[in-house]
Amino acid sequence: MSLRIYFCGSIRGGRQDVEIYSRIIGYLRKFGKVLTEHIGNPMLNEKGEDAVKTGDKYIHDRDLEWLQEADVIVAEVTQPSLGVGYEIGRAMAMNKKILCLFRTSAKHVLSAMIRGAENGTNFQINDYSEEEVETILQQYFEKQLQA
Ligand code: 6K6
Repeated sequence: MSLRIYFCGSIRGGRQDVEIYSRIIGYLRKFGKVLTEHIGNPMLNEKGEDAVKTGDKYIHDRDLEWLQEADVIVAEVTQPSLGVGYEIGRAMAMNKKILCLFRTSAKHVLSAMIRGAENGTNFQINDYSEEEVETILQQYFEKQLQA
């Protein structure tokens, strides 16, 4: 059975990194089913037009169901986002395997509550530059598939 992967990336926190989310989602498809492909969709903007149709409660509850179903969480955490931080906290409470990706070239400094949560087992943070991301994912998922 293929892995179910929950990808997290900023939406209302700002869509500056949507192109890189889309590339990461493309790489993730090689390793399993990505439950949250819409995060890489450039048509999904931070204004929340989609949310008006379905409602925030619907989005929240559906995303938590997907999070519960997921085998692995991959979060691009460079652009700060309340929603991504919340998803990571909820996923930790569910004891999920979590990989956070942070671009060191960006002007942001990663929150201590994310950086400080790294535990050497199921919660891992990888600082990366864009050229490295495919190799990082390859190595991470090879390990997961062996485990
Ligand atoms: C579109 C634009 C604004 O809101 C929407 C509606 N869509 C959402 N659809 C699915 N997941 C969402 C939506 N809004 C937030 N999320 C979840 O929170 C995603 O799984 C993201 O990883 C995370 C982004 O949180 P914010 O705080 O940056 O929006």
